[in-house]
Amino acid sequence: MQAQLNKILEEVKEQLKNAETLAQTDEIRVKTLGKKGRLTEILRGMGKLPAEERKETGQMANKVRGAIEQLLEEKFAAVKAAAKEAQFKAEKIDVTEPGRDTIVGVKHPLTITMEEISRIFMNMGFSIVEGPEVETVFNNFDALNAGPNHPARDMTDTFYITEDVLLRTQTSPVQVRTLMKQDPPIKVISPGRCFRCDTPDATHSPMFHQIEGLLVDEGITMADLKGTLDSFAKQLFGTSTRTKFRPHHFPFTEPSAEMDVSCFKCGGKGCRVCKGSGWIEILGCGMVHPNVLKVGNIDTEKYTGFAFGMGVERAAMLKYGVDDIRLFYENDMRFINQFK
Ligand code: 2NM
Repeated sequence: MQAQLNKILEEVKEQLKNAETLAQTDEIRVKTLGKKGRLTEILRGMGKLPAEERKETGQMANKVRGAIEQLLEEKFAAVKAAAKEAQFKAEKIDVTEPGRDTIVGVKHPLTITMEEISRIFMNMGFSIVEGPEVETVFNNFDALNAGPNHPARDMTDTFYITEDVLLRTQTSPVQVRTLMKQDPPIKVISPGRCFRCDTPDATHSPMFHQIEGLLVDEGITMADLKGTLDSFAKQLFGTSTRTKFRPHHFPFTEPSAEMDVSCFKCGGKGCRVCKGSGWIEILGCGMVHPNVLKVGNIDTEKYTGFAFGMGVERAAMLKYGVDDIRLFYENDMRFINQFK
């Protein structure tokens, strides 16, 4: 019996050496000291021993139990300490490690260009007006003197939502809204998104940006238009920039013109940017057609006005030497980050 007790003690010692977790340690405790544990069974069987053996064996059994309890307690403490140690190691923070870089966003090149153009006109006293991208056919075409059969109205050029509602093809409907709301003098620009049914290629996108301008007051002439837009061109492309106006046609202006600027790259000698001509087309303009002014109930005997419109993408492509409009919409940071 005593040999058995010693054997149990030695075996428990051996088992505890190999135990690594709380669960493993507890399993040893249950198998030894639990209700059906080996030592418990022996202690229970003590009653059957002859009296002279009982005392000595009893003392020894109690000693063995005490020793095992002590060993278990030590093992539990050691396992817990090891677990804490492992946790500390895993959660350790290296305070000397350099911080991670925060990525700071930059303005999109179209935003930069739109803000620069807007700033020039704001400095000349123009206010910024905005309007909805979903517009009425009336504001987008009828009010702008586009006849019922004007080609721009075509389903293949315009995104119609219903028969009377569309995605604006230019920002002029914003100016129509201004004409109907406000009396002269009117001096506004309207930057914003426009939409046309175009297949994307290097120079076309079904979504693009425009800035249009409108000035209506007493005694406004073509000279005011030319002076304003020439000053704008010099501020955007440099003071040595020259401008020229070529006759054109728009339904909403009469007379109409396109403005070219002398090439800011070669100064007019002819290069790749201006395709050898020395001139770059930059915007459309003209004197507001009386039919358009009448939409705003404006006295066309008393008031005249000029208007102009330009593509922001085209201006940005020229300014930054970008050769494909689609680069503006891919949001590839390698592209965007170049315009900081
Ligand atoms: C252009 C060219 C010429 C224009 C006209 C108007 C309005 F509403 F006042 F009649 N807004 N913008 C205009 C004139 C736009 O874009 C190439």
